[in-house]
Amino acid sequence: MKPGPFKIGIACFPLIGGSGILATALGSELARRGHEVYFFSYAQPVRLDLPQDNLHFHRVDVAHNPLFPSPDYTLPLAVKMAEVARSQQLDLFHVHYAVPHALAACLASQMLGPSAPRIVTTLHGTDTTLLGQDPDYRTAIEHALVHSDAVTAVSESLRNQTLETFDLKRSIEVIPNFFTPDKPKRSREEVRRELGIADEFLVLHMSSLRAVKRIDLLLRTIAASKNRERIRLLIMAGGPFDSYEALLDELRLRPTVIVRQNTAVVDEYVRAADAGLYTSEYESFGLSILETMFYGKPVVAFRVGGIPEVIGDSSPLYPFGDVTAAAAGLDALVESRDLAHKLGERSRNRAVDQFSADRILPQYEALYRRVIAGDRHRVKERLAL
Ligand code: GMT
Repeated sequence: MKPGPFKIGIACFPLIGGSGILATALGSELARRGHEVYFFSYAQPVRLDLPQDNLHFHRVDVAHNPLFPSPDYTLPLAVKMAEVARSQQLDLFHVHYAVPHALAACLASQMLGPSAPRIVTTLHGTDTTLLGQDPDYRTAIEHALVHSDAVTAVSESLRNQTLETFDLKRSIEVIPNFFTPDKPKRSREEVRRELGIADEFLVLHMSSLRAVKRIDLLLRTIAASKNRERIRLLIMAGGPFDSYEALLDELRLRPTVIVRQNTAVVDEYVRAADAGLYTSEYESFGLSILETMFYGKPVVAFRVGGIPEVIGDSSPLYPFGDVTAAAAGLDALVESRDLAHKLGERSRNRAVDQFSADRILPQYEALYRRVIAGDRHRVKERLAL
């Protein structure tokens, strides 16, 4: 049995978004632990610092062939993965999302034949919650999951939902996300000065602003707060804010809200904040929530998806959509800095204890060892198709 270190190909999305951030952090930690890691994506992942020992990045060109009705990424990705796997003798593909990454890995594996790397697929949410409900995608996702050598989900909640959604007849292992705080370059005071904050209570929200994040409820929670005059809301936006401008005016929140677009390094802003506010209608995990907790900040959020598994009992959670209850929870923090501090410390302790790299990385390494040592039954099945 090969004991490691291993040669691992990681396929992920490169943009600001939890799955790409997690995959990048995972690859960097694996490289630090002596594994050789090869990233595949259509752009360099935003948090991937290169050059780094044992880390390689392979850019995949999206094909804009006039023969096709739309650009194609999956086939060029599969070809690049197969080429690199062959030339570098990769042991394993670890792909983040079934569509398109696990499907490209399956195809690469068929191109390579018996020497193909094993496939580990990590589910982050939309394969199950969105695409899994779409008849145009469902069978392809099921195929990729059945033909992976291992499938992981980032929370129990996502695992259960996936098993209910697809006919898999296979196990899914839960390996939660992790986070490693950076050393912020600027002090908390410098960042607050930049934001024009004196002693106001700074509430932080970080997300892609996709519809599932329910930015309407985010703004309504702030508007419902008894302390709205003492609060500033900082939105670290990974997507356009334009569609919420009208609501900002309707709720008269323009002086309260600061929007920062596409900032890759968020650590110093998290440290400058006093609490996090997350109003998603669903999160498979909530990596931004975990980042907020790592910096010792209390979190106000709704009890949905995998969020309770992340927050545990470190901060109270509220029924989805209950803006009045969430605003009251926020008010309690604004009115008692002691309470905010106590819940913040509890959040940090839980984050460090449950979701540090030292706790999660060995779980991935153990899975890789098991999958690489296992029989090639699934590879044979893939080849037989
Ligand atoms: O939710 C997003 O906008 C981004 C998305 C992604 O693909 O990066 O996040 C998903 O994966 C993260 C990493 O595992 C999870 O922390 C997020 O909860 C999950 N988003 C949803 O489930 C809505």
